[in-house]
Parts: sequence; C-alpha cells; structure tokens
Amino acid sequence: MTRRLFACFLFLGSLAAQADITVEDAWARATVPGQEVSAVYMTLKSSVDATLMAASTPVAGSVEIHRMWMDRGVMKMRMVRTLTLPANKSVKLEPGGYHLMLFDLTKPLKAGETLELTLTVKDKGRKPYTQKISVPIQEPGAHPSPATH
Ligand SMILES: [Cu+2]
Repeated sequence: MTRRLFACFLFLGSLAAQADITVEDAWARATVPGQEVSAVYMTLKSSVDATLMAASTPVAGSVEIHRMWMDRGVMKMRMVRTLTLPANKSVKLEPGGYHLMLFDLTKPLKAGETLELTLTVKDKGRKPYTQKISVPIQEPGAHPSPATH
C-alpha cells in the first residue's frame, strides 16, 4: 500500500476503524409470519477499549441493546444504553444474555437469508464510527436457547 493510499484510509475514519472491531458468530433469529420483533447475537472483540453505542438495520424500525438474566428463576430483560467492549476481550451477545433486539420488522426474517446491520462504536479520542456487517438469519432451533429471544 502506498503512503498516499494509507493517508486516505486514515482520513476515512470509518474505514480505518474497521480493523478495530472483530465480529464473529453473528446470527439473527428467523421469525414466523406476523412476528415483528427478533434478536441478533454475535461475539464482539475490540482491539482497544470501546463502547457499542447503537445498531441499526434497514429491516427494523429500531434496534435496542438488551440484557437478559435469571433472577430467582424468572427471566428478566432490560434495555441497556451502551455495551462496553474492553480491549481484546470477547463480549458475547447470546440467547439468555446480551442481544440486539429488533423492533418493527419491515419483513419476515427468513432462515438462509442475511440482513445488513450497522454498528455504531465509539472509542477514546475518536468520533463514533460505524461498521457494517452481514448477519445470517437462522432458525432458533439451530442454537440451544433457554430464552424466547
Ligand atoms: Cu430483548
């Protein structure tokens, strides 16, 4: 890569930032007709201390970061404003734990298709930047899950 091209990559902050966040095992839960909510799971790893600020997808009216947990045998769920991504530590979004909740789906999520997801991430000294990922849609049965989403 020439110096000039490299400078160009630095200038385009979002492109330069793409190396920082690794996304693995992403999948979205397939829906049945009439279902307007779903969830997306993945493992995130950042090379520096960072924060997941938000997520969006063209197929949902809104996306929230949620956390689920068991409290004396009862499954509870709450929206969290942001998700901390400590440097070089894998943060799992999985059924029964953290997940991205999709609301007001504009179409059913069919297993075998993919959806585009945009993650908004912020780390120290840098403006929030976005990273686009492609998320495969799968039947929930493909993953052992203690929770409804
Ligand atoms: Cu949720």
